[in-house]
Amino acid sequence: MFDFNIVRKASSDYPKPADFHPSYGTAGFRSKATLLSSTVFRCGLLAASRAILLNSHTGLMITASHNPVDDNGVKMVDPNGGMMPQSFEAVATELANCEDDDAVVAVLRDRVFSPMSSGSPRSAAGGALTVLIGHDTRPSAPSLLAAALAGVRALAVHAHSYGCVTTPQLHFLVHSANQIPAAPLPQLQSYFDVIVGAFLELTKGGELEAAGAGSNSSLLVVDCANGVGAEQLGKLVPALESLGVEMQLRNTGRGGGQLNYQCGADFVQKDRLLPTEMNDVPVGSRCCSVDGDADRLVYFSPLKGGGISLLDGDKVAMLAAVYIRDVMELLPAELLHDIQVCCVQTAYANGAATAYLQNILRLPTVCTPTGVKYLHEAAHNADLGIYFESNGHGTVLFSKTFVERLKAMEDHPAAKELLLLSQLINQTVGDAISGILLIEFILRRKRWTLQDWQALYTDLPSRQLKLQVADRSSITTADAERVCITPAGIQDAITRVISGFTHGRAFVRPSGTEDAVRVYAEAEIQEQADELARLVARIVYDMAGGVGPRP
Ligand code: NG1
Ligand code: ZN
Repeated sequence: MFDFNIVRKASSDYPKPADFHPSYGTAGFRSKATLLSSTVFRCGLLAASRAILLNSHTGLMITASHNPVDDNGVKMVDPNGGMMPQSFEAVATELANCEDDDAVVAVLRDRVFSPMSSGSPRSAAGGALTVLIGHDTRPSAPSLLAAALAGVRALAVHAHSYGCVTTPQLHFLVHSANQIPAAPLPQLQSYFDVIVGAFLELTKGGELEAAGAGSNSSLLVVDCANGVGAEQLGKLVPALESLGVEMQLRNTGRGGGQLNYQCGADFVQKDRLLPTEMNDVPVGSRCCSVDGDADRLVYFSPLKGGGISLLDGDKVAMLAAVYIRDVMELLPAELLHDIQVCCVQTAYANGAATAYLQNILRLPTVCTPTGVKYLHEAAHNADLGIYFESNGHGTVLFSKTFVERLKAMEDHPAAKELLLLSQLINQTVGDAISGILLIEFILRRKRWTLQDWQALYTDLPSRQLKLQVADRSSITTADAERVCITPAGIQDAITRVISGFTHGRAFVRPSGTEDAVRVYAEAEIQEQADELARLVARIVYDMAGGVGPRP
């Protein structure tokens, strides 16, 4: 049983900086690393509290993903390996904002424990409950890890650090730790056993290897963003070799390169540029980029004369959707009875991708607000939910019902194949490692080059901009962020501008991770998309109190 006096005392080692007001946003807490010790300590308390209240292991991931190296952040992982429920975010924010140790204890006692436990928190089941912790490669990781450990231990819950692991690995481990009560905690190796094991099973036999010859280069160049992906991706080399794929890792952090600086999935997707240290990669090569914590993945190919041909999260979703449709067509009709397939996107999905989904694949689609927690939830409502943000974060979720049906018909080759896919694809969150294996498998299976994949549909030219305004919360949206509600009159102004562009589409929304308003525009040709984005940014600047030079 724990003692709130111990919590109060431990908390005094991690005072909150004055004027620091963190908020649990789209991706947990994020800020300059130097400000975060109290926040991470308190997340340790919260993760331990949830472990006690739910009588399960929980998780904490210390990372700021694709943000600059001086930032850091922390995300909570629930016992099922998913993200902490949104209903808990307000309490997390309240706890992180407590001005002193008494307030920390009061929030914990009155807001965290009382409402969920009717006054008496359960004890930590023999002390076996554990908070599983992972972190990325940031230099601030060790001190923030110490804060997290102190927070967890203040509630007499065990803490286990997996060290430098990817965000999806930590989610996977938390999920598997809760599968068998009282079993020892899973080793990191179990992640590779499941995911690579399924990949090897799917690709076994010489047929796939032969399919690659001539149709696709054996070389795959991976930009690791100088992040945690480098070490973990290295472990895939033998598996990919068995498929005839030679994986070369770049921006591994070992050459002194900076995390996410001119490299990584976010840089490649937003700036459409070749990552640093990759100028020697031959034109047309198959390349991909992961982000700093390896939960995002985009593919690309260097073009003649510079630039890249990008295959973003939308293209990954379409590749998965096409392949899954092919396999499902082979399944017996009774297995598919009442099975709902759905593809989830956000407003950032390219208009051409949405049109391809609806008109060619004829799959039901859903649009949610930005942030994987929304997409994940929507995908969960289907039996087979495909969700990817354009930035490359996403996965494919299989419902329990569907998996059970597939298991019952495992003798059918297509059922077996889908079952293996449900193991190859991380079911807890988007995962760049699992994504690379999935894409390499599908390309080989379909005998497609990157060019074949790219040709599924042609992206409408688009442009993303961001600008600062006095108070970004003055901008509010509706209809999955596609319509701006305030400031009054802003949507009319945006709609008027859009009407002057062929295939024009644009929207604005406040970022959940940065102090900025994001503008997205697409149109028939690139110059028009650029111009539309600029005009919309100007409207935001004028109507929402822009800061700095007018766009
Ligand atoms: P914000 O800053 O709210 O736009 C960004 C990404 C999201 C999501 C989160 C979390 C874009 C336009 N937005 O959110 O998709 O990935 O970061 O990492 O890419
Ligand atoms: Zn990330």
